[in-house]
Order: sequence, then C-alpha cells, then structure tokens
Amino acid sequence: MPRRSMVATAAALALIGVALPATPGYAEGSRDDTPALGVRTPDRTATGRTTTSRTNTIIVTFDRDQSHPSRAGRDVVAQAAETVAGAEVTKVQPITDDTVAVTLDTSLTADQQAEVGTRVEDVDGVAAAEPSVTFRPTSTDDTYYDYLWNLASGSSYGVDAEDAWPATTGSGVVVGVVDTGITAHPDLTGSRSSITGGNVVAGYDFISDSSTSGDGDGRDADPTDEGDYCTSDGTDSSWHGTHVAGIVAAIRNNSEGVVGVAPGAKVQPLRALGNCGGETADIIAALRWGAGLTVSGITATNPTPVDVLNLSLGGTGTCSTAMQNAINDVVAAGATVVVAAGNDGTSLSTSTPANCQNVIRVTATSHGGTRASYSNYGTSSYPATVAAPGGTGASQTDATAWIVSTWNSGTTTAGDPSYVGMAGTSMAAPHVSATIALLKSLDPALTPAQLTAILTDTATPLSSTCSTAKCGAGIVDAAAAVSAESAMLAGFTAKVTGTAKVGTALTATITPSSSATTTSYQWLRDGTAISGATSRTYTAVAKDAGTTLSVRAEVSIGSVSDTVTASAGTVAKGSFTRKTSPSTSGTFKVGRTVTAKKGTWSPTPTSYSYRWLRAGSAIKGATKSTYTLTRADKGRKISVTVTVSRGGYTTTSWTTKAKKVG
Ligand SMILES: [Ca+2]
Ligand SMILES: [Ca+2]
Ligand SMILES: [Ca+2]
Repeated sequence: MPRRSMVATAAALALIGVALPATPGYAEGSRDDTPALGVRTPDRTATGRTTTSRTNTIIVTFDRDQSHPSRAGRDVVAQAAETVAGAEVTKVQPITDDTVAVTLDTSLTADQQAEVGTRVEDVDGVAAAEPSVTFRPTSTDDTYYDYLWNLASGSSYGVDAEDAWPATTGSGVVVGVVDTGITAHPDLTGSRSSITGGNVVAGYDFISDSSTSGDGDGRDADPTDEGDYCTSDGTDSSWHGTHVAGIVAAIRNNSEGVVGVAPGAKVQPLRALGNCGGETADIIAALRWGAGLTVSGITATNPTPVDVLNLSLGGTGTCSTAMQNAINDVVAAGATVVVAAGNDGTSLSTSTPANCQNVIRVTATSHGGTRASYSNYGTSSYPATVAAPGGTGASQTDATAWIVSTWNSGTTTAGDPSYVGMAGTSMAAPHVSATIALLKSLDPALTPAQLTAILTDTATPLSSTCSTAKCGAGIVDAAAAVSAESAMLAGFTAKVTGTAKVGTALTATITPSSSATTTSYQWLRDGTAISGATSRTYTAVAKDAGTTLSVRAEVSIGSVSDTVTASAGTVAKGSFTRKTSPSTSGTFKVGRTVTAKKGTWSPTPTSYSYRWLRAGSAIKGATKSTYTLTRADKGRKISVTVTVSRGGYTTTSWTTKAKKVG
C-alpha cells in the first residue's frame, strides 16, 4: 500500500463551514467571532422555565365553568388591558370551560403583565390571570442547541437523540475515535487547557512517523491533535477529531456550545492521523489498543477499552488482509466498528476501510432526509448498513447544511476552542457510534451483530427512494433503537392471530419484533408439545378439534432472554368447502336406475352417505348411491341428499335438484 493511502476523510472530504464564536454574544467583528452561518441567535430558555420576555397572551382561569367562556374571558381582560396598556383583545381561545387564553394586539411588559393580572384577578369569579409562558421543545441549555437539527426528530431527519435521553445518555460506555487526536475544549473536556476530563478519557497517540506527528517523536501517550495541516497540498488543519468527538459526546446542559448524541458517554481519542493523513499500521494499532488488545511496542494497556470504534476516515484501495484481521480481532473482543462510507460520491467498494467486512458502513444524509450528493454508497457486494446526518455543505448561510460541533480556531497548530459546521460521512458515522453507545449503556452484553440488527430494524426510511444496499436500512433513529431495546429489556409478549379452527392457519407474533431476537416456537395441544409444530405458523388438524392450542416462544437479545406464551383458545371443527355440488344422473323413468354424483369437497371427505327422497320425503331403504325407480315414483319428483363427513370437520349435507319421473 502506498504511503498516505489512508487519508483522513477530514482532509480529503469533510467540508468545513464557517466558524461559530466559542462564546457568543460578546466578541464582535473578527472573522472567527462572527456567527456567519446566519442563523438566529439561539434562545437559551430551557424547558419549562418562565421567560421574562414580553407576552401578549393572558391565561384566565375562572372559579367555575362558564356558559360562554370566550365572552367571559374577553369581558374580564378587555378593560384592564385597555386601561393598563391601551391594548385591545384580538383573539380569545377557550382551553376548557373554566380556562381561556386571551390574546392582545400588543405585547405587555413584565410590569404591565403584573398590573393586568392583578386587575383581572380582582374581578369576581376569576381565580387567576397569568401571562402565557413560552416553552421550547428542548431539554438542554447548550448555546447552539437550535443549530442541532441532526439530534432532533420529525421533518428534519435527525437521529432523534433528544427522545432517547430520558432512557439513557450513554453512561458507562467509551467510544474510541480513531482520528486526528483531540484538542482541549470546554464542551468536551470541560477545560480550555486539558485534553482529558469532562467527557474525554485518556487515549493514545499511535502516529509512528515523527515527520507527520507534529509532536517531534513517534508513538506516545499524549493524543493531543497537533494539527493535520498538509504543506504539500496547502490544506489547513481540520481539527477533525475534535469535531467528531463533539458529535459523539459534547457536554450537555453546560450553557456552552453543542451537545453530543450520547452526552453521558466518554470519548477516547486514538490519534492516528497527522500531517496530510495517516498510515495503515497506525490505524491498526489504534483499533487494537482501543479495544484492549495488545500492540507490539506499546507496553501501556488501555485502562478503558472501548465499546465502539469510530473510523471517520478512508483511503482508496481494497481492504487489506492486515486491516481485515484487525477488524475481526476487535469485533471478536466485543467492539463494534463504525466506518464512514467516504465522500467521493461513488461506490464505497473502493474506499477502505469502508469496504472491509464486519463493519457498520455509514452513508450521509441531508436535513431533508436524502442521500448527500457527496456520500459514497453501497452496492450489492458492498451494501451500506445505515445512514446518518452528514449535511450537504451546500450553503454558507444555512446551518441545516452542516453538522455543528466542537472545533479549534487554529489554522495549522491549535488556537482557541471554537465551533464549526462541517459536512461529510465523517460527521454521519459518529451519530451511529454514539447511538451504539446509548444501546450499550442499556445492555452491555449486546454484540456487534445484535447492535447492527437493532439499528437497521429501527432506522427511519430516507425521504427519497434509495435501496437498502445503496444507502443502508435508513437513517439511524436513536430514540427508536433505545425504545426497542428498552422494550426488550422490559419483556416480550406473544399473541396468536387467526381463527382457532381445524384446517385454518394460526400465526404467532412476538412484540417487540426485531431481527435481533432469536426466536423459536413450539405449539402445544392442551399444554403438551405437538411434535414437529415448531414454525411461526401452525394449521390445526383433526385431533386439535375441541382442545386448547397455545404457542410458546423463546426470545433473546443480548443478555436478555424470555419465554412467552399465548393461547389460541379452543379449536372449533373445520368446515367443508363445496367445490361442485352433488347431482344425479341417469334416465328418470320407472324401472331405470339413477345414480347420485357426490360432488367435490375440500378437504376430501372420508365418508359419504345417501338418502333418496320422493317429493322431499325419505324413501324407505333407499340409502345407496344408486336407486332404481319404482311405480310409486311415477309422476313424482326424486332427489338425493348427500352427506359428507371427516374427522375434525362438521358433517355437511347437500340435496340435489329434484327430477320428475316419467
Ligand atoms: Ca509523538
Ligand atoms: Ca503525541
Ligand atoms: Ca454543551
């Protein structure tokens, strides 16, 4: 493999947007301090906190139900609003029969709100008059939270991390970020000077070439990002590892910057990309050491082996045997390997390690839920696993074109902590790694294969058609994945659908369903296992009639296994279906023998019986399939009733059309 075949996706492919100020609101003018993404100033109000802003809506609560709540609300507010603020009522919205929202044509200051409230509450029958409170659908006070469409749900096609956090934020899990290292950042390490602390645990620097390490020597225990600027091609430092780390686990609710997908998890910086990129050997060393495996020449063992390895990097070529072996080893050790598909807008089959086996391949999607045009994609031979937000990078003024995360202002060597929007599959992959951290936090026993199954099972379809092989199973949905795992941990339920009747199929359904669950089925007759009845469906046979059928399923995922049963109830007898009706043949004249044709039935009856009729009344002794007409029949109408029977089925009869005897 040629030198520098492993080029950081950052350097080659991640687009860098415009820097956001590290501390918004005070610095002005300079290039780096201008929030040039043109996004509104974030509202820092957290959920449920009362704003001190002006409001033009008063909520009036009466002592008792009002026959006309809208009129009553208008009546009690109008005069006070006019007197205090010269405001007029423009809208009255009943909430219940005793509560209405009254909206004015002008906003009230806090003092005016208080004065109007006092006057309205003085009105007989009014229990309370209070300003309407503004709520935001967020649970974090991080400054740039409003930029983080990638964490939200719904029309923005984010990963819905917000709705996963009530269940878990990833505590106890370590995500290894094989990248450019890390810089001190208050939203990662809680410090402007230390590269550990906060949500970052000690890592390692695997760059063995002192000419690209930037720290003057080979491998060492300090994974500080010294800058990956590349003099030969003129690129500045990307601070890519710092950006990826922030997507995984930037600190939540610290009144600072951004928040990661798994803000309760820890990031371990595994530095393998230096000036102009990195080398296969160093990336392999980072993978192995990160997963707690041995690496020749490194005596220090990893005190906090990782659960997930994030590789937001790639180079052109096939997957080397050495790289594949390393991946297989770390997966066997329990670490899940997440790889960015690459940003060449082509098949990922030529991007390595995305084209290695045993990895989760991540494509990038836009705010609108489409595949980002730069994102590499899977093929039938190299299918993508899942997609995640990567942004389009297509606009310098629209924050939704980017993934905003932690960064550094330095051009070559590190400057000040800052924030920036970047776009790329490099940004998509850490969304997946962090979602895995959320799942592992709930259930540490989950294997890479099980994690992959949960992610693909619960992913959100892209907004425009893209095959599973090309884009993956969908956009990772952290909340749905966590919800599925939580439900599994809470236990499974089974139910049987279909009618309990001989000859009719019954189907067992296990909830929650997931391909991550390994399920076996056993159907039971009056509590006793039925030999061979081990499929999800079962069709009741004759001997089931009158018994009670049930199904028992064994379900497991991760460390959780469960046995669930469901009853189908008492089995009714089956019903014959008449395909062609019984009929008669022969010449209907005295002395001739006529024959009953038994018709065709489903299932085939095991016995038939006959009863010949003269003018609708049974003819004594005429119970064979043939009947010889007598003088008594002359001029009368003859028919025959055919009765079919079979074990487990309701005995059924059919009378032929009567024929007159000549
Ligand atoms: Ca070094
Ligand atoms: Ca170092
Ligand atoms: Ca933060």
